[in-house]
Amino acid sequence: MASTSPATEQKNNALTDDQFYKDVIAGLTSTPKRLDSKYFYDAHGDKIFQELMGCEEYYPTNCEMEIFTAQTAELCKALIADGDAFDLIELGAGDATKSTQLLKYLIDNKADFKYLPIDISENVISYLNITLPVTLPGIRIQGLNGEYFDMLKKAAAISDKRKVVMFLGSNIGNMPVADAQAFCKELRNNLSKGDMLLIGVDLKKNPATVLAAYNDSKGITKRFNINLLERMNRELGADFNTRQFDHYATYDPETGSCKSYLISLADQKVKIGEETITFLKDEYIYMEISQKYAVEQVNEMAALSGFKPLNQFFDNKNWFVDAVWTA
Ligand code: AVJ
Repeated sequence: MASTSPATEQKNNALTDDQFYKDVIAGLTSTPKRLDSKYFYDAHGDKIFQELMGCEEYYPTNCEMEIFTAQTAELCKALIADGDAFDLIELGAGDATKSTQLLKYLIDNKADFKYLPIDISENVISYLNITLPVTLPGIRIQGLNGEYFDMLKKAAAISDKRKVVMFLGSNIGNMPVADAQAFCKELRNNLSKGDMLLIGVDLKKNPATVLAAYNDSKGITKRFNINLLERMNRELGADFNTRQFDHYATYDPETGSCKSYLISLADQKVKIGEETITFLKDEYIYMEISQKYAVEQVNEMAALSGFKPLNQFFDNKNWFVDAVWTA
């Protein structure tokens, strides 16, 4: 190798030490190629997801929002049965629009709790830490930026109360069924008897409705996926030509699995750091799974992971369920 200045060397080491870089290279050098959808959520991705939540075809947010606005009191009653002190931990809080319904109700009813939102997006956590004390005066909030279980352990160190964990928006859908099962089990192992989980799960429904949500006519989902390539260009100095990729979504009504891919439109090479990745024309990158469940499967998942299902809240169309499980 030609002589490298110390500055460049340092920069390269910083890059190859970076978890995002490592995961991207591992994913794009495997067969078939894949990327982890948790990397969708940088500041740009957060903004595109906001747009998506406001779009006609993307129904899950509206369904869950309906549950949270129309059944706020019932939800809160299910979670704070005996009126004791507790802490509210939210996994993947995002903009917390849905949870704000609950938080407002709890504060108005003088509940004694701290709110500990966890999110992979740094952008989201600094936003919540700044805005929630303004929109919800009196709230005690401490946002935690990082991976779910790392931050759950931090939350456990902050909280000495009964825990109520919220995992909304069908975030659980971003794992294949077996992984979701293992995740719930690990979550149960991180909780104590009497702790609770409020989990939002998107249900199986007309396949055309599901597919349209992940293949919207304005191409917002496409931009959401393409943003991950742009993020690699921004943060890893990659040279993706994003016009050479198209978005492809599928939904299988038998398994309930909805998957997103990016398709290479040409034979092409892309540089990422020291690596060159070769794409064949029509080759796919597997980007994301958004698993849909039947209600019976949701109960089964509770039982298999050591939770007891307590309660279920549905929207008008029965497209989405918020289930309350107890540890
Ligand atoms: C934030 C994981 C719930 O899978 O429905 C939306 C993300 N991806 N459209 C989902 C997403 C494509 C979303 N979750």
